[in-house]
Amino acid sequence: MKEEISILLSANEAYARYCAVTMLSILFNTASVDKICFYILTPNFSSESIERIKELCSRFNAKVSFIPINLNLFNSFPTFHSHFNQNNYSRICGPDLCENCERLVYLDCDLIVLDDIAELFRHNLNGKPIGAVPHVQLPYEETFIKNFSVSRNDTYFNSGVMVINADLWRKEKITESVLALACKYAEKLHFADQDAFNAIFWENYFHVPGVWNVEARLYREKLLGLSQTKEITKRIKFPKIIHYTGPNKPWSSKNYVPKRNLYIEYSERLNSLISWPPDIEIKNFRLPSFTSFIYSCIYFRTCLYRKKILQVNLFSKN
Ligand SMILES: [Mn+2]
Repeated sequence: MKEEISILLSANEAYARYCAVTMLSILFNTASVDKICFYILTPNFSSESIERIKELCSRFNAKVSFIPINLNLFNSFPTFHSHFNQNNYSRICGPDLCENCERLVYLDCDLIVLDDIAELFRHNLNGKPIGAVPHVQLPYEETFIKNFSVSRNDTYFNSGVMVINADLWRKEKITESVLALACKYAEKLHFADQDAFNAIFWENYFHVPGVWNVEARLYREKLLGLSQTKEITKRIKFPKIIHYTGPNKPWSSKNYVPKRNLYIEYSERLNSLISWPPDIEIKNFRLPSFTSFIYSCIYFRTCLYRKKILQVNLFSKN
């Protein structure tokens, strides 16, 4: 019976519905859906949210467990960005709290899974303790390398999607190492525990194919005219997970959010399946923000174009 596909999630009550939308996207796109078992770390889910999530899982014959977590453990850790909170750190304890799981796929609750999660769950990790997707176009990497004194032989990864060898994690007491490092470097954790994970697993994590964690911002950057590498093109063409990183979330942002329609599709599906309406109405299309976005695209591209012409002139003069 070790066929189980174990999925680790972490959310507080404010994120309960977003967590359910992520879960629905998994349930909807997985062939052996009855093998899925969700483990949700939460400090404060209401009984109403718990009942709704149980009902959602029962519709697909999937299992779910709720694991209470005490956020006081992370009181001394910083949250530098408005969309972060202490609950971010909960996942550090995930493998210890899911002691019967050999392996786990950890997923953030600001993403939509579009393919069979079993494929990611069973991905070969070549003996590494975790697998994750290396970032592309992330200026922060330079700061991280300096702050944490790591080599230039690896790439900073996004910790919103991780395949975890939970057996190895517990055996090597990785929870303790991550917590100790987070304490030591508390004032440098710009991206919270993601920085701690990167420092611990630098040069020792398996590079999962990029399609398993496609940041929505990449679609905006393409429109803005940022250079497109082969890797970025591959990611945005065949995404298996769309991850709404950064402060502009598809359920609340007034700005243009690429792939918001996709999110709304699953959000509405959740409502029609188990009658769980969103707290705030999400608008598919907002004219003023869309117009200003188009304007910024044109402006940005014109600037790039002018810069290119100036460069050409400069070179031709030399
Ligand atoms: Mn995220």
